[in-house]
Amino acid sequence: MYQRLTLTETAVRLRGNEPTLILFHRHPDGDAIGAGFGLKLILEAMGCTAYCVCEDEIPERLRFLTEGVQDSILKENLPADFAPTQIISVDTASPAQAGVLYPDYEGKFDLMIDHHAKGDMYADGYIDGEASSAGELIYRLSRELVRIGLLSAIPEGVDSDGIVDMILVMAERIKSGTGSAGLTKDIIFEKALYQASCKAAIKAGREYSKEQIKRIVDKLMEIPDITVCPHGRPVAMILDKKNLDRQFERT
Ligand SMILES: [Mn+2]
Repeated sequence: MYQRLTLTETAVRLRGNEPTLILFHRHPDGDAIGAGFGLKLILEAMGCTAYCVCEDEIPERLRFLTEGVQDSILKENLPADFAPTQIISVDTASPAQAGVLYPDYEGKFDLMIDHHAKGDMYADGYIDGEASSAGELIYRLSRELVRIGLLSAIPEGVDSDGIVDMILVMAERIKSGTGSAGLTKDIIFEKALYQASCKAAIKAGREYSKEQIKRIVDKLMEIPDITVCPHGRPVAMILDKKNLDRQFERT
């Protein structure tokens, strides 16, 4: 007998860092695709490689949901070396809805997430017939993952102590603009980002882990044009031979 799971039980069952397949019903609609792709992005943020799959291809009118994320959801178009160890279905109430793909994954589903109260369960699942859509369930799941700390809403490498200041500064900047009527919305926003980024930046005198330092240096080396911080203070300098010679009093 398959089990009905609570939101929290579902969230803790999701495994990060695993190749994961997300299946949704044939003739996919906006909810199936939106929920499936939403879950894909969440799992990717948890370190998974994740692909959506469906018996039928993404309809042309729904391409705007998937553009730049995954071009095709047909099984034969998934990367040849993709071997999922975690299989989740969304918006798929029964084996019949999964269609021709069902036998390929029968008995291997880790989880089903669905908003149809009357279905034919083929895995343990988070099922809520009161929800408006599968998309709503994925949204709830994302909030729950953040709440219990399995999904970080803070970009990697950002100093979490500075987040509140960062958001306040940004809000303040956007509210007040920067005084000149000639500035466009985009520029005001960019300047707000500059200001805010300082608040969560690495600070002199604090201790950081080797991994954190390495990550920042690696990132910096990827963009060698950056030699100053947004305020104009140098963050990198060239140490040429002449300069070194002077340091060692050889000139
Ligand atoms: Mn649907």
